[in-house]
Amino acid sequence: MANGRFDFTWFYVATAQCLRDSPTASPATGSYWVDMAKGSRARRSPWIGPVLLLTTASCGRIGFEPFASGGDGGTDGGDGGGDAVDAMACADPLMFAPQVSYPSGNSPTAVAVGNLDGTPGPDIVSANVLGANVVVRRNNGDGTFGPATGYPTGSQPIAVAIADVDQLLGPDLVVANQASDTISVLLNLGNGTFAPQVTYPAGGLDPYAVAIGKLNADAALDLAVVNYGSNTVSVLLNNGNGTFAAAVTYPTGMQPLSVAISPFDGGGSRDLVVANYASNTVSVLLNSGDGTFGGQMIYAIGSSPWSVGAADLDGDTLPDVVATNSGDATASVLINTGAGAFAPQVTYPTGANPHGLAIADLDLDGTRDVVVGNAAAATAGVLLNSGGAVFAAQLPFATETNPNGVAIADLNNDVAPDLVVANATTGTISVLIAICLP
Ligand SMILES: [Ca+2]
Ligand SMILES: [Ca+2]
Ligand SMILES: [Ca+2]
Ligand SMILES: [Ca+2]
Repeated sequence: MANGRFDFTWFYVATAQCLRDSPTASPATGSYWVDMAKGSRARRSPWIGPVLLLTTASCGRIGFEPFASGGDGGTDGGDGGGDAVDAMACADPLMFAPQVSYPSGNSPTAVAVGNLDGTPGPDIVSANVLGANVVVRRNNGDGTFGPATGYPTGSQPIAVAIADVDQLLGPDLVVANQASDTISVLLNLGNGTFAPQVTYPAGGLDPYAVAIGKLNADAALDLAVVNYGSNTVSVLLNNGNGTFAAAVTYPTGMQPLSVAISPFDGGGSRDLVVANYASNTVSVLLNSGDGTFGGQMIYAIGSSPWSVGAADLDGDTLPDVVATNSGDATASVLINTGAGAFAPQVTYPTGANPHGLAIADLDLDGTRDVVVGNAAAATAGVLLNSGGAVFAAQLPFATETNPNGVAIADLNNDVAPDLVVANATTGTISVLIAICLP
């Protein structure tokens, strides 16, 4: 079987073990997909695209079922026409390979993804709330991950974010320690390993989430932290070298659980949005331009909001807001109407108990989509943006037990964004690779 253009309607589903075996792609580069449920057919797909082969034999049958063959598979698929196909074609409806999970410490509740070691492929870090550590797994370059390395944090680390806060040696880790009321900063030593934590008072009780972004005029990245026990958001400005000034706090709603940073009013400075668990609201705080913030503007959302994110969803360049409502199994979308004001929420059903949230163009159609971690449903729920910030019905994909944090990144370097989920109860991270072809 050679690379070529294939018309096919069926493909095979890989087993988790097969993916875990990390087969090596045949000489051509790009995306790949492996079967190997030994002939079990999966879902109908209308893709047209070239097929790449894998050289591994251990997975058994390899390749896509060509449409023309009528169906019983084999490794000789396709007409071998070899027509060039420039655009990435993803499964329609969007699909991910079955999850591959990796142990990731005691009760990972949050996960972040970034290229920590400079080698191909983003790496993964989880915050392990009962483990008092973060665990890093580095990408082997193909969407599989190497050994776990743990780094101590404060007590009950419940959130983690990745960014280069000292502008040296690659992306660093920032952790919110709920029980210590601190923020830990772990600086990258340049190879994806990290110096021992440096801690800062969070500025309030029970810091539950942290976001990183430029909040004042200098180039260094600053921190925003929500304090669940104090009903505040803290801003910690970067001193310019990856150390942080004392927290300055601003009132939020009741029991803020999540925070995101985005330039909501179209100005040059970045603003804050906070999800208030006990108030069933989001608070928007506009930046005065110097890293100080005005009073909150409050918008009603669903029940017991857990996570909030910001990105332009309707294509007008103004960032919009998405939140997960853990109490009523919905996601709220609030469209920015300009000047940092928002239209009333539109809600979309999710699975039970949606917690984590991430935003990216998952199906590569130019619109930003949403993935949520449905904690009580053991699924990652994908809501595809049909355009104009109208979302299609959730597509659920199986995870392990109690998925909380979710993140999106292209893990296997095929352009198509993949999913990472932190499964708090099973103590694992799940990797779900998008099924797309170059
Ligand atoms: Ca750094
Ligand atoms: Ca918008
Ligand atoms: Ca999209
Ligand atoms: Ca990918």
